[in-house]
Formats: sequence, C-alpha cells, structure tokens
Amino acid sequence: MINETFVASTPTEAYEQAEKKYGNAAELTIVSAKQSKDESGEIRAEVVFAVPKTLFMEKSFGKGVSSVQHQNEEEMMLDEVTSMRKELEAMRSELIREEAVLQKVKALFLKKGIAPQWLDNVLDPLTGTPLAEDETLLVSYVLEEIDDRITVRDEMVGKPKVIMLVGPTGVGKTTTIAKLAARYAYLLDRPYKVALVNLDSYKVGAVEQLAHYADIMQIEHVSVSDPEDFKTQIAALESYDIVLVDTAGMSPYDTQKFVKTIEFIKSETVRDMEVHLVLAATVKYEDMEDIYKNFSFLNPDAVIVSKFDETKHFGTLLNFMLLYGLPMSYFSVGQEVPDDLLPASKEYLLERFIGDVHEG
Ligand SMILES: Nc1nc2c(ncn2[C@@H]2O[C@H](COP(=O)(O)OP(=O)(O)O)[C@@H](O)[C@H]2O)c(=O)[nH]1
Ligand SMILES: [Mg+2]
Repeated sequence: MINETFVASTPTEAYEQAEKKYGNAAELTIVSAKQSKDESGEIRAEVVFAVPKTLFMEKSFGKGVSSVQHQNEEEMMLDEVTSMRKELEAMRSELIREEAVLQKVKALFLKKGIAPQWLDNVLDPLTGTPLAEDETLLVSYVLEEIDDRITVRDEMVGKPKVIMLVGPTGVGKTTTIAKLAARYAYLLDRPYKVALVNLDSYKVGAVEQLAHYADIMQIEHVSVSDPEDFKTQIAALESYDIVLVDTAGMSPYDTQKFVKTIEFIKSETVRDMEVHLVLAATVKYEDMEDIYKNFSFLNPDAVIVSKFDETKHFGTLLNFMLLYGLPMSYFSVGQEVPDDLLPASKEYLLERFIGDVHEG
C-alpha cells in the first residue's frame, strides 16, 4: 500500500480529487484526515488514502509504468547483447590464437620442404578443434599424417622379375644396380639367378662401369642399344630370377618405342616388370616436378632414394612421395657396393625427418 495525500480547501473536495483519480474512492481506505490553516489564514484539508501499490503506479504513472517495463526490457536486451559480444570477442581471440598456432606449424613444415597445398589440406580442417590450440600436438599430428600417407613397397622375390632403374644422370642408378645384383645373388635367404642388362647407349664409359661390377660378381651381363634389341635380350634371359636393367641418356626420340617395349614386357605373365625411379634425397624442390614429368611416362612402380647419406633434410623428398603417391623400395645410403643399400623403411626416413623438424 502507498499512502497518498490529497490536499484541498475542504475534506469533500479532497475526497472528490481522490475519486477523480481512482474512479471509485470507496475502494480506498482513509488513513487519516485533518484540517488546518496555512500562513495566509486559508483552510486546508489533508486526507490520506491507502492505495494499493499497483493501482497507485498505474494511475499515477500510467504510460510511465509501461515505459519502466520497456526500459527494463531494453536493459535486459542490452545486457544480453553485451554478454554475446563478450562471448564473440573471446571466440575471436581464441580463433586468432589457433590461427597463430596453425600458421606457425605450417611455416615449420613449409620450411622443411612440404608443399603448401598439402599442408592446407591437412591443417585447414583442424580449425576450431582442440588440436589447433597446441603446437606440439599439431606437429605430431602432421608427422602422423605423413607417416600414414607414405608407403613402402615390399621386396617381393618370389616371382621372377625384370627391374628397370630410371632417373636423372648421376643419381646413382648404376651403383644401385650393382648393389641390388649383389643383394639378390648373394645376400638374401637363397642365391637368386641374376642378369644385368645395360640400356646405356649414350653415356660413354657407362657400359664399362656396369660390366666391371658384373665381372667381379660373376654375373651375366648384356648391353643393348635399341628397344627392339632390348625386347630380344629380355626374352633370351627368361631363365633368370632377376633381370636388372640399367638405363641412361634415353633420347625423347626413343621414348615411344621404349614405352611400348616396357608394356610388352609388362604383358608377360611369367615375369613381373617393375620400373623404379631413382631419386636423390638431395633433390631440390624446384626440380622435383620436372623429374616426375620426365619419367612419369614410364609409370614408375616405386622410388629408390639414393644419396641418403648426403643430406639431413628429407622434407622435399617426403613431399615428392606425398604429392605423387609412389611407394619407396630401397634406400641407397652411401657409395659402398654392396653394403650401402637398405630396403626402404618409413621409420628410418621419418626418424631423420622428425629430428630435422625438432631442430626447427
Ligand atoms: N654419397 C653417395 N654417393 C652415391 C650414392 N649412390 C651413388 N653415388 C655416387 O654417385 C655417383 C654417380 O653414380 P652412378 O651410379 O654412376 O649414377 P647414374 O648416372 O645414375 O648411373 C657415383 O660417384 C656414385 O658413387 C649414395 O647413395 N650416396
Ligand atoms: Mg649409370
């Protein structure tokens, strides 16, 4: 209840004022009524009514009350907007922090030689996940992704096969052929019957280099200079378990015939034909694409990584594997024949790469 005082010259007038305001003044309780004279001698009647609070608010402030409600609603909305803004602000700074972590990890792998598109594909979907907040976790995640996506081709010696090595000059094809010859002929569970074919028509001295190894190992060795001759020789070597083919200096003029020859050998059912691209671990990022383009027409089945011992940085090499999805078959880890050859291993490669990444 609110005590409201009505002042008039007579109590009746005061009562009428109350009736005017509240309609039926009978609802109101009179708390007190008194009459007095003011300084000028005028009579003054004061009647105090007890008015229910809601009625008082409504009649006294009418619109005012609803505007108070309005004001309250507005304030509530403002509060809500402010807290939403705060939440958005927090989310935004979180995203900025995540973005900084993502960019840092991306920069690290870019520096190591991994291609930006590949990194974007792996890292972009992580925005907003807990992984994106933690640099160490994120680095491990990328390393695991690399581990998942690179593959190793098992050394399958059960079936007779022709293995051809292709690749840029000086990359280590002939040396690797010699190592492979020794491996198959002497270093596996049983001796395999190995023959060497030299398809090395342009590089002077190359024939001698392979012939020299063949002589030492007492392994059959033939030299051919054109695709037709190559076909004949491969057919003649049918009784061998492993025929290793060294190549060099193929001219673009020969390539079509050459591809046909490979297809012909591949269509044989008695033997498998594998083409291994030899790629130096020291390969430059800029050269990678050219190398792939120059040899992809031969449909390489695997990559032999040579000169593993000549670098500590394997990012570009890994990038090549990630980009072209070729499995790795062997690692050449030095010049020594036959010792410096290992069957490819993801652990061996990744261990070195992780060391490199952690060095920053
Ligand atoms: N450090 C190192 N040198 C190698 C490796 N493989 C080959 N080489 C050397 O690289 C040079 C070229 O090798 P070669 O087999 O003639 O290459 P090709 O032109 O591809 O046949 C030779 O001096 C080899 O001794 C390797 O894994 N590590
Ligand atoms: Mg050679």
